[in-house]
Amino acid sequence: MGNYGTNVDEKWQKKWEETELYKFDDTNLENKLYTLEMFSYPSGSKLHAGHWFNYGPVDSWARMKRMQGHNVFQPMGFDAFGLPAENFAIKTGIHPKDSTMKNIDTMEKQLRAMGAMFNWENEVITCLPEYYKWNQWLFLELYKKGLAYRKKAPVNWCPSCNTVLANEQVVDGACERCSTEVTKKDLTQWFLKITDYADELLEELDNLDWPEKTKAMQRHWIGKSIGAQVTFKVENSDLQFDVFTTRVDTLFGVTYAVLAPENNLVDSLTTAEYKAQVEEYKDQAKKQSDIERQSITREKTGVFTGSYAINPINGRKVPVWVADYVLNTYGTGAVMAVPAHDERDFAFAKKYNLPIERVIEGGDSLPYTEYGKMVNSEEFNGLVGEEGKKAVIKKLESIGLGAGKVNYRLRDWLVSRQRYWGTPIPMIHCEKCGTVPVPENQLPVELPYGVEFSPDGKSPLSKSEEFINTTCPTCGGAAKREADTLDTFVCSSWYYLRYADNKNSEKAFDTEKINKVLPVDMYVGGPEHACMHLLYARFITKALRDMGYINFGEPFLALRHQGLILGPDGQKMSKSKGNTISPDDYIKEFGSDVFRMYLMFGFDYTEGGAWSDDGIKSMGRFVDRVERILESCREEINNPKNDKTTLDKAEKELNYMRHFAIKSISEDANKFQFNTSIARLMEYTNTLSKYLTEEVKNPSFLKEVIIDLIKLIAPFAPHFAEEQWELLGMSYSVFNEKWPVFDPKALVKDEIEIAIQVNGKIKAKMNVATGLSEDEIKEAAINNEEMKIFLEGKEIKKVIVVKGRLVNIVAK
Ligand code: ANZ
Ligand code: ZN
Repeated sequence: MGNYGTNVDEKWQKKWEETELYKFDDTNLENKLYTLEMFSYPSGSKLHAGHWFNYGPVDSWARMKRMQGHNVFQPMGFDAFGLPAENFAIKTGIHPKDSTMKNIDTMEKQLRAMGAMFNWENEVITCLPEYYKWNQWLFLELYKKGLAYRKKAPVNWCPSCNTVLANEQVVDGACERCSTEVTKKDLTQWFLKITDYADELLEELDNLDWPEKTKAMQRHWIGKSIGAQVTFKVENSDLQFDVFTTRVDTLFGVTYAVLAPENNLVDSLTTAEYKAQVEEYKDQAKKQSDIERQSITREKTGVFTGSYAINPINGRKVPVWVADYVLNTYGTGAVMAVPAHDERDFAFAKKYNLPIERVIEGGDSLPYTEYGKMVNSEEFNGLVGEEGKKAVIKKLESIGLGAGKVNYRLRDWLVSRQRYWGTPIPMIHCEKCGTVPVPENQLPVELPYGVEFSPDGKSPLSKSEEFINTTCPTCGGAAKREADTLDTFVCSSWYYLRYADNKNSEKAFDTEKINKVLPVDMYVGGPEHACMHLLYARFITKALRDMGYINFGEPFLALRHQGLILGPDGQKMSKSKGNTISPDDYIKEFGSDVFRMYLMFGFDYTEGGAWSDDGIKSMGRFVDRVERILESCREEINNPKNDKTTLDKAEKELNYMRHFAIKSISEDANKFQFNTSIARLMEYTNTLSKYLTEEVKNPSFLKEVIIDLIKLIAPFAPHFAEEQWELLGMSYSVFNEKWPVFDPKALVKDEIEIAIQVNGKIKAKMNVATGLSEDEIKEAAINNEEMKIFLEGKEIKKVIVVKGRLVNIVAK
């Protein structure tokens, strides 16, 4: 090991802090660059290599940007509410607040040891009242705008843990904690009306610099579907129901209709004869998850209701069934079944012997699910696809039994949780006045500390007398507080706004300030957040814009996802599997820069991979080598033996490599290609080291070369570079220096190698000056020494020059 190590880390971390080197200058926002990493969840386990892989390279990117003239804002904070702390408390008796604050303390220390340019003065911790007060404010604003509402809805229920589970906590239909099969329970819940923004959330994806895959996932999740709504009247009854279809061109092929088991009409439609079997079927369906129910391969089941419906286009009578492959939460909770042209309907019809009738031409066998000419469809025969749909819709409209309709898969966001460790929902229930919002001047509604939160199916806050009992803000009578807490994704849907004005005690944030610092220019985090956090944040931003609090509608202009660093066994790192890689020991041995560089060099940033420390020693040696080289150069620079000012051959070569490195690193690191950036640094170092084996004739050139080397290495090895910069006698700090700019002239090599062919076969190679004309190249080729043998006694017929590559001499 060289001099470089943790003592150097500490020295510079201290100096950076003392001199407030990275303090964000919010008075000069023209070149602001808001660089954001998804904030951390303060878990009991310490930071592992994966966290470093997220934060370290992004910090390197931001450091380069800073040197390129950007005013970087890179805040950090903690997503501090949530289930894990509560479950930990249930297991150990340690209060979630105590464990969380202790974890934050540890993680802050670890994050500081990374030596990133975090703006700690802008820190946000979501479980503290100074943050969740504004989370409550946000909820009330949404409520005022009609974007927060309460309704009864079926939710996931674990009968063993006695609690509601979020969708994300249901794994393959079972509770993630105890593996008990999850059932549905009807509960009155708070929702946020994200569906109001479905169209805009979809449209604006096109303008974002985000990974295509993530955009595709959001598009799919929003699931805009253009189709039609068709009304089926029930035979011998006043009842009717609507179906949603994307294939109204198949309307003549409907041979039965299906209601979801939960559809409100099921009971009134079911005839006495079929009551028992329908009831049994409904009970059965409650146990299945939506995912299972939609599976194409799963065996279809269903029961007949005893009723018939009338197809509005031809008056045909079709049986109405109940089947769980129809979801009550999508479209109208009812479908028209066209077995000839739909996979699921086909399987169902086969199983229950229902008729299958072709109405679209094409394909050898059924079901045929593509578009084609309409057949067996009376006056519509011969129409194809959109034109057929339009015609059928027109007809339905004229008889008042249908219309075009756009449908979304996106559902409103269920935000209430029957849990303790979260933001209390600022609502009051009064028997006289109903549900009343807590007045803003009474915020925050504080989360009480002493609460019994072992799970028994009731919201823990409902059991706290001091919390739950209050007075109604409207009538002054006795009333009860809302006992549910907010989903933690509400906290994370706007934390990036609060960072920019985190000490504001009057408002959530100051509009003018936010409009200047935001939107986030570069956001980096895991791809698993595609359809939750990243969608929620976009929605909240749009809602706040429409309320006039901000003037932009997209929070994150650019987005990148880091890959996952897996344990050495190729599995996801987890404490229970004992395969986590802690950075601490590596940092102690190699220093934080080597660890950071190794992660950048050893793994593709968006791919990640299984941890192996095979190469970390050689990364350590690389840094040592750079250090030794720089040390030897200092000699040459301070006591020059020569004073030549022109560049000879070796110097030109080094100069070429220098500018090549500047160009490639600037381009690659900008694209988050850190591994190739570091490879270029290594090449640069090698060429320099080769150059130094001979006597240095031009010391001022050498000085330029090493100044650029230190600058180029600075974003990747910040402590090391700062130390070397100082040793070179330069003034603090290298991060206030300008990033080098490459000189295109230096990248033009003065000689190039050209192949000489005789009759199309390569015979020799020659070096020619780059500036030569075609005729000069021809002549050089013909007169080349080695050619004499091949051309002897032959007559040259033609000479062809492919510029910069080869000369072909045609001779007989
Ligand atoms: C008749 C039909 C004929 C259909 C055909 C398809 C092909 P997307 O694209 O996802 O919007 N559907 C409608 N509501 C449903 C529900 N609640 N549960 C399950 N399936 C439902 O899909 C729309 C299609 O999915 C609709 O078009 C409907 O089946 C079915 F040859 O109607 B189709
Ligand atoms: Zn009241």
